[in-house]
Amino acid sequence: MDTNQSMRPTLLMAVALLAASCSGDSGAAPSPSSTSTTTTSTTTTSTTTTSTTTTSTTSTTTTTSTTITTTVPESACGGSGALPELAENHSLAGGDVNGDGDIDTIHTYSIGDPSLAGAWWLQVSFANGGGASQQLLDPGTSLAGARPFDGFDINGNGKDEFFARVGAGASTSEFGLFEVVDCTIHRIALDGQPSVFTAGASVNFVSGFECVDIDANGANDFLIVYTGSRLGETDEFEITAAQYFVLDGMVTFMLADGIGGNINDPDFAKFASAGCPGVTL
Ligand SMILES: [Ca+2]
Ligand SMILES: [Ca+2]
Ligand SMILES: [Ca+2]
Repeated sequence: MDTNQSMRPTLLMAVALLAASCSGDSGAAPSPSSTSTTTTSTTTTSTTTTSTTTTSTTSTTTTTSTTITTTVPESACGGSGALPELAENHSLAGGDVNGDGDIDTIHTYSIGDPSLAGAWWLQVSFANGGGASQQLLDPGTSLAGARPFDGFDINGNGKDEFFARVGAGASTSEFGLFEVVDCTIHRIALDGQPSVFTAGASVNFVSGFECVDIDANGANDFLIVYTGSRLGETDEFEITAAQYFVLDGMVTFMLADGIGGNINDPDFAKFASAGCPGVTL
């Protein structure tokens, strides 16, 4: 009995200790340790996500700035578009010659003696960077100097063409018609030659041209070129009106009419004028 009585508390203590240690282990360990593991992994995941987001944001920023850096030279034309240092007698006009919605600058200037052939240049500085230039080799340019005029869409293709004065005679001015194709200035051809439109009058001769928007939709449909000569010593002129349309870099002949004109008629002046938007003698 003594043994039993003395062992009982010991056994009870042992059971109590075991229960306490078991309940301490099994009670505390599963729930807090699993919770803290979950919390830790969640924190780790969210940290990883955050750093991933940061990384992707950084790479997006890098991509964007790279795109901007490479886009400008790729979409723009070569060169700076700046005038040469030796450029003199500078004139300028505007027009959206590449059809991107921004007005580009059209220049003429001379380099060296302006009275020498080949001294005059035509240049376009694109609004989005870069430029293109072309030497004017018209023999008459040295007499009057070159001058650009504001561009307008002569054929409704979404890009502005433009006239530039490229020469002069005793009583006439001469104009070339230009367009920009693939970063290059092209002189539109007339009758297979670099276009020259003449406007002016002398005692016995008239010449002029006119842009005609027949359906008044803002896009010109025809260019009419007038050439006329006086009939004897009368006030009457015999005038040829040649109709052209502008297509694929050419002024293409359609038809010509012989018309009469009296020098006293109010609209006679058009036979000796540059009748296209913005173009003056
Ligand atoms: Ca433009
Ligand atoms: Ca056009
Ligand atoms: Ca039209």
